[in-house]
Amino acid sequence: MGGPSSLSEFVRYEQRGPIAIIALDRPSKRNALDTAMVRTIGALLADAPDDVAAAVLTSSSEHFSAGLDLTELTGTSVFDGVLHSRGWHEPLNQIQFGTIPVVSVLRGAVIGGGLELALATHIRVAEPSAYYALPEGSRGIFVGGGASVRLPRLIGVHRMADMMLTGRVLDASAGLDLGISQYLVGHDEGFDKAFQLAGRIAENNPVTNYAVLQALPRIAEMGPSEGLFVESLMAAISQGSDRVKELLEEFLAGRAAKVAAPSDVMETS
Ligand code: 1HE
Repeated sequence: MGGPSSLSEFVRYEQRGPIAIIALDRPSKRNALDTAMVRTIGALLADAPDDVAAAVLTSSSEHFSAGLDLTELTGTSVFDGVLHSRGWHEPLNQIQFGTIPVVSVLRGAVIGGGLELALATHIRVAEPSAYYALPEGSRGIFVGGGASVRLPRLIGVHRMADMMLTGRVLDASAGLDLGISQYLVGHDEGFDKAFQLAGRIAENNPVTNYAVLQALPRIAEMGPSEGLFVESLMAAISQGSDRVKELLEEFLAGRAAKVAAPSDVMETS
């Protein structure tokens, strides 16, 4: 595997058609994330070739990630700590507010900074082995990779407080119920499901994907009046693209796929 950036030897990149595949590949340390790995993931997505329309973020081994590489925390000054945390925020924002929708595959440990990385992706597919924890509390530190912003919006402040104060570990089923993952699939089925979803996403009109990544999370943080106004602007911008006219003509001519009712299988996976 090669790719547009090879900043970290522990991150693999390949492209299959319009889909970029980024794999965490540091099995001996359970994919503990050093700053170079996190930066590499952000850079791979920010600098992806123009024909990349979606991405899958996965792991080459049984764990997604054991979180921050704790060897990076030893002997740093307070100011170094600020810069270190900000060094995570930037690439994670590159992921969340980039132009490429990212589907992550969660298995085994999804811990601390590993969970923070997962939370910056747009769709999370979990396997039954996935478990979620914030051992920062046990290590005497606080989260630094965006969890205090992203996780309460998914599961609520009180549940995140429980994870940090008591070391509570959530299993894959609880993660699905709480919205940490949107999908829960069978053992070893995560990559195929994620790749399938990424393929579906890659077929969308690019302006829709852009609006979902850029406008939707911002609108969700606005007051209702402001949000509705920005929604109207985004709706008008999206309707103006040539691709929309083609898609509507295809539907009205009976050539486009109809919305299918969910089967029992699709509802849970
Ligand atoms: C590590 C790390 C790490 C493993 N940094 N080296 N994250 C944590 O506090 C989680 C710490 N890790 C664990 O609890 C366990 O390693 C696991 C449950 C993930 C896996 O257990 P296991 O038995 O399969 O592996 P292991 O034997 O514990 O670990 C294998 C090696 O990986 C071992 O090194 P070795 O040289 O002795 O072989 C471990 O030391 C090493 N390793 N996890 C460094 N995290 C932006 S701020 C985010 C703040 C945080 O993420 S805090 C949470 C950190």
